[in-house]
Amino acid sequence: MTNEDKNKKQKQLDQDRVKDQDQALTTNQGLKMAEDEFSLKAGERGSTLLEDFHFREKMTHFDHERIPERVVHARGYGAHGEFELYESLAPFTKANFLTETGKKTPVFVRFSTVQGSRGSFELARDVRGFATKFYTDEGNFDLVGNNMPVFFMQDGIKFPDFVHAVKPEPHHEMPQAATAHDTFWDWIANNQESAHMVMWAMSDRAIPRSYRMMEGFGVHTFRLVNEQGQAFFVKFHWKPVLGVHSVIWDEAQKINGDDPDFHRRDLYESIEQGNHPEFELGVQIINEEDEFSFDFDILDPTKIWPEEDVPVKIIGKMTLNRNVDNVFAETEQVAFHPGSVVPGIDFSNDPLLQARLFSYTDTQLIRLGGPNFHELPINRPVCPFHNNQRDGYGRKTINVGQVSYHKNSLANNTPKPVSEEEGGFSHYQGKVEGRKVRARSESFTDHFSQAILFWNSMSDVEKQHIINAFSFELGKCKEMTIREQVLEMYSNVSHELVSSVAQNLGMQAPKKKEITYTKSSPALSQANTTYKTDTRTVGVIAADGFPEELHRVINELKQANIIPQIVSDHQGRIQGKDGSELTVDDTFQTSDSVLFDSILITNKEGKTSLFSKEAPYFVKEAFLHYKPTGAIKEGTNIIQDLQISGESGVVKDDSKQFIEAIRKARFWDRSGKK
Ligand code: HDE
Repeated sequence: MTNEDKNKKQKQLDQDRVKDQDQALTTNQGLKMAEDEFSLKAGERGSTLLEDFHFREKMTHFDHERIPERVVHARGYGAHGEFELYESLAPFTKANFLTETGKKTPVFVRFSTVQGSRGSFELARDVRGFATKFYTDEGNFDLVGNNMPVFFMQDGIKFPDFVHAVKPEPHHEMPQAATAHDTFWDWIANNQESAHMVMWAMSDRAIPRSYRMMEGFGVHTFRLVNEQGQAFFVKFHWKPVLGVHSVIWDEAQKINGDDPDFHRRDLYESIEQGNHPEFELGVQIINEEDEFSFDFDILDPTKIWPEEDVPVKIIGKMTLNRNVDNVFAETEQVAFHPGSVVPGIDFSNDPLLQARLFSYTDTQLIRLGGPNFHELPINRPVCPFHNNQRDGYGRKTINVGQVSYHKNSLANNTPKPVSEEEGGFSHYQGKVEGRKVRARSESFTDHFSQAILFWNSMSDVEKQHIINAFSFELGKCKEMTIREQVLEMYSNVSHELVSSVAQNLGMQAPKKKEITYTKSSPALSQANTTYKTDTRTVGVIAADGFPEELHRVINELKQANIIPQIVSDHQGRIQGKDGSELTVDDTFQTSDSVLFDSILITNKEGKTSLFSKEAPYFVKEAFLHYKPTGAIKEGTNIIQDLQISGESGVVKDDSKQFIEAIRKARFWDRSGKK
């Protein structure tokens, strides 16, 4: 059964794959064409004839190639994989992909940035979308989450306002994919429920090193419902096996120029190389009777459930193991919806979630051009689907038979609803009460405690990065009043934060407020994440005459699953002193140190200065970004010349220590900027 499910999706996708190579060129009607280079003309120099159906078909199709990009999350990249359950959640849910230990469920994941357009750069300071479609044999379950566990607002009715504020300003359409402008911060200062989320957005979480190194969060409180009909509140988490890692802002800005596709390239290449990204699925569960036991409302999407209070139970692992064949057909046309649930998973009353339950179908109607988007190969469930819905743009199913209504007698009243026992979904009968109001619940009014919790949980380096981010962002705001309002707002979070930012902006810090909230949550700090060497990259600076030793070091790096890339002053091959050769991956013209996690310097044997004038800058920049910097043989002279010898994470002629430095990733105690 398990393999059957897995194979079903695969087969379905295989059926829809078309390989055009080695085939005769035809029109869309299957007519083989004898000519595809010249349109039909009246005479060799004559005008083109209306009769040329081939030209008109080809051009019309081309003219219609673009579909509206997503209003948000336009820039994204996806991959296929599978989810395997380690531990049954049967006491809490009847969803069979979460109860049958060892069961494998096919998945498709799309990662994205939020604010930029489809062609924007990927290292924007931004939230990342982390949307997963589980093709379960009870129907599709979409976990449409982000890499941050909270959101900017509590009620979805504000979403259009927020998105208008964050997008490029309408009068001049600037800036692209950036929050560093007046309207974003104006919205923040005037909608202070955003205080907690903005702390995340100004933190290192907003500039991930890789999609493979981000956490994912379902954000909302959902419900799990077990066989007995008992319900539990739940939050979903993805934990990356490689740990949570980020780049620093200076790198992010440079990467955006050097390689605007940095994140998709990283994902694509990792999968091609067999380094399959892995994420463990975790759940936090709260019993219904404990709904009011916390100092925040568990339905408020601007609040986390601190992991130290409600532990994350790891129940399975997702492995992304296959790149798409066609980005448009799969990644662009995939349609997620938080309302796609299976029996055993249900919604809470979180007002943000409730709004999303409306928005996603609506958006697919305009984006994918009609109501039949569920028939696109990437969106089709692996289980059969039957109902009386008919027709519409782009209908693919050829429904057979006379009857397309319910109830009927002509088809024995089929297709017919089935009972819960037979797998029918029925909504959890959550209790609702109260008057119809447009209001914020009193329990949703504490906007600052968890922003403080986040700040208190950060390491000194992370705090400094947040101060830098606020200083950059507000420094780009033209209206002084906006800067003032934001500083005033964040004086409710930390005086250290606002006074440092105010100093950078040359402004007066707001008056110090008494802050009584003192809790912290170590799980929030990236300083406490997992550190591994796997798939970390090394820019190996090497040229003709490189020492024999380099081969040994490269092998050791590869054994630790580190990826060395040879950077030299020319492409092609370089020859070592012993006559052996290495293929050059990049030159100083085609790459920069920001594209690597660490740097290893070698040199021509017997030479004391580096062979290229760009190389010292390359090394110095990596050093200033706190990256592991290694040198072997004559390369160690360069370390001496650049006056970085003896600094932490600078390793001479010791590959084991260098590999250990790569595992640590950054050396924040170096002198220089952060
Ligand atoms: Fe979305 N969101 N969103 N969102 N969202 C969309 O749907 C919306 C929210 C998220 O890779 C849109 O298909 C509203 C929270 C992801 O295809 C749209 C509200 C979270 C993706 C939409 C939210 C998300 C989207 C645009 C406030 C994290 C990309 C295109 C009530 C839990 C999915 C589309 C993909 C995409 C609406 C808030 C995550 C317009 C109204 C909170 C990962 O329908």
